[in-house]
Amino acid sequence: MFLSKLFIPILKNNPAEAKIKSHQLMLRAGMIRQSSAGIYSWLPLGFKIMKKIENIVREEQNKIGAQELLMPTIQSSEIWKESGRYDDYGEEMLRIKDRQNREMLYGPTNEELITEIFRSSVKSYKSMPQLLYHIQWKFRDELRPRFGIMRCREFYMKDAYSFDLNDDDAKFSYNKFFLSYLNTFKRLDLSAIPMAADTGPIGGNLSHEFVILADTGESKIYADKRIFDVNFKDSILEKKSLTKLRDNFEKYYAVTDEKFNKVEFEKNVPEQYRLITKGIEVGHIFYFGDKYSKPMKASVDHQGKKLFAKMGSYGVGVSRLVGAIIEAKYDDTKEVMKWPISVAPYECAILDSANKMDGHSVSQKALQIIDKLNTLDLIVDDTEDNISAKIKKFNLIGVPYQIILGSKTPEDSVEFREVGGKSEIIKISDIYKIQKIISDNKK
Ligand code: P5A
Repeated sequence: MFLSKLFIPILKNNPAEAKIKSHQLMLRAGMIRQSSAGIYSWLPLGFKIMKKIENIVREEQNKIGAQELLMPTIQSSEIWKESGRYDDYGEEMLRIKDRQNREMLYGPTNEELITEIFRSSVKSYKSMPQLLYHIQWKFRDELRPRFGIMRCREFYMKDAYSFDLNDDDAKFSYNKFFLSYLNTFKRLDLSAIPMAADTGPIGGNLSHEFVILADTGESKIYADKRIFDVNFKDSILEKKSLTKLRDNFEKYYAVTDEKFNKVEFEKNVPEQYRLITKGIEVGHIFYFGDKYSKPMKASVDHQGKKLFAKMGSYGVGVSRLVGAIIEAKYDDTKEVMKWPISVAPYECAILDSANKMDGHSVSQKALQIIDKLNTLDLIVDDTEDNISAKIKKFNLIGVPYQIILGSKTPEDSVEFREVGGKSEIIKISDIYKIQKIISDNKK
């Protein structure tokens, strides 16, 4: 927790190659490092944030009864030939040959592999439904990787798959993921709006993209502003409640570019509610029935008949979310980043004016505070920088709270500041208040 001992290689200036704020900040704060075009290493700070996001995503999947497994990154081409996607997928798929000259690939997605796993083990309708997910690296040889980890070639995705007996049950599974995504993004302090979207290479005819608004986003969106006010906190995991939830959202026009229809937009959305803007796709869900189960013969026995599983798939861009949160939370005018407390790399930074020049790197006062706030995840800037340089550095790193031990702060007090917000002087004897403020904010 002492900055001088941590591997956080901060850059003084914005790297020229970074065009958007998340890419700039991630490089400057030492969160990632490019290893080749569209492929990045995650350094400790960035990795810690991504792992926190991953955990929230995981908890919300578990809450709807989805079960975690882990499939490999490398797949055999055989199953892709069965589904018919091996040729269709094109140049985005990284194809590899092993030493036996077998055609392998680095998985861009896992519909085929999960269908293969399902068909080899599930024979009876009694084992339905099944909701399965994993969180694993994917590779897509994007034509134009850009914006750092926002559109890269190797990225970290949570992908889930549902198997049901009929369309009605399958819609129920789809709606469970719909709600779990709303809850996930809310815990990340993001307002992600579900928008009717195209299904592209995944297929099917029902699909929603979850999009957060950002000028630097790559998705163009057309929406009725009232969709931002739809309340989902009372929805429960029950068929009727979830159908109502979907209806509440779908009564407002909200589509991505490919689904846009000018006449419909103008007919359905009163002028004052029309929103045409850009956004970042952080999640995408699909329903495609038997698109994979039929050619791959994934069926179960039901009353003497073989029924092909009705399937959907559900993706969250876990690594992309790190950048998306920066795009949403970085304040350009104040030049400060504030991570939502749920994913912040540290909860509070102690910025001490004592430094090595005085012969010691951490003051007695700082040590006393560290001792008293031992339930918080603290980071202490014990470098040789002066206090204003430390504040500037931590405004960039985005730890949401700072305790500043400036030379002008009274000896028995500290300055406590919420990044980008107000600051107050707190007596050391009342220091527990800081613990309370931070833990209240976590709720
Ligand atoms: C759903 C899960 C799928 O792949 N199959 C399994 C479906 N959907 S998707 O929309 O293509 O991708 C899901 C999410 O992954 C993120 N994503 C990316 N992140 C960074 N770089 C990329 N090149 C990239 N491509 C997709 C997005 O957040 C997307 O919503």
